[in-house]
Amino acid sequence: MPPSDLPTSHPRYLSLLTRERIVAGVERGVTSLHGLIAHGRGEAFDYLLGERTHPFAARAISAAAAALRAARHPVISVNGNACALAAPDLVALAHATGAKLEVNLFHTSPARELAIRDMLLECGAPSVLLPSKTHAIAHIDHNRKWVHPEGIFLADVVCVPLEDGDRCQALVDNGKVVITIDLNPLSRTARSAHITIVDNLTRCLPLLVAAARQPDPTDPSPWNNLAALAEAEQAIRRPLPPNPIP
Ligand code: PTJ
Repeated sequence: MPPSDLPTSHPRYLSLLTRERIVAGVERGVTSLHGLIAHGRGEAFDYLLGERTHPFAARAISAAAAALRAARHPVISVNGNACALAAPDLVALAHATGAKLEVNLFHTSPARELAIRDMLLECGAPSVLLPSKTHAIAHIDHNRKWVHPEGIFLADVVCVPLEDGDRCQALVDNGKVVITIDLNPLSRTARSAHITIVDNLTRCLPLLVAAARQPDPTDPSPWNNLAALAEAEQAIRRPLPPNPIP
């Protein structure tokens, strides 16, 4: 169903619109087919979280904004799902924080790297870094070890939305401060990052951009990530409301 056919009155309009974005990402060569599965998993967790930004996520957003603004060399790592769902907001976050945008994929594809770069450039990114075979991070064997020498290789703070657990841990082991956005508070990524925003990428990125634009972002440090994840897990395990989520 093309987006124009989606009735705005449909109770799940936003969810359907978001699906359209991810499907369009596949059609444009930005998102992998596996990305559709990852999206479905995210939808399930979002449903259990009541499809809203909880206070633990709002606090994580503040911590992430402060960390990005305080960074000497912040980088936002972009994959096929993040690009399809939120390219304009990723570019806005880069502008608000001075972060570089760097493409890094789980499912290796030079063609998708270029398609993602083009989409970010269309959305106003001044430049987009691609992985280079000259520089690698340690502690990971996969193709994702390759990074740009002026991007993730140098970065002190890396924001990696919807990341795979191995790479998240490798970034931590390379001494980077790692911020992730992941609807699953039990994932290895959520648990190995320093700051995990348990919220939908599409909902929390505008809030993160707004927080990063503050002259002096509020820093709720010392940040206790495991405590925030425990709150998120509690929110998922609470008794379900009597009526379905609209
Ligand atoms: O483009 P590529 O090749 O780099 O591949 C990207 C995906 C996302 C397919 C790849 O990294 C992957 O397979 O990721 P995982 O291991 O499935 O992890 C994705 C995580 O993101 C899961 O924990 C999902 O619950 C979560 N997630 C999915 N959609 C969203 C989300 N979290 C926040 N917002 C979402 N919209």
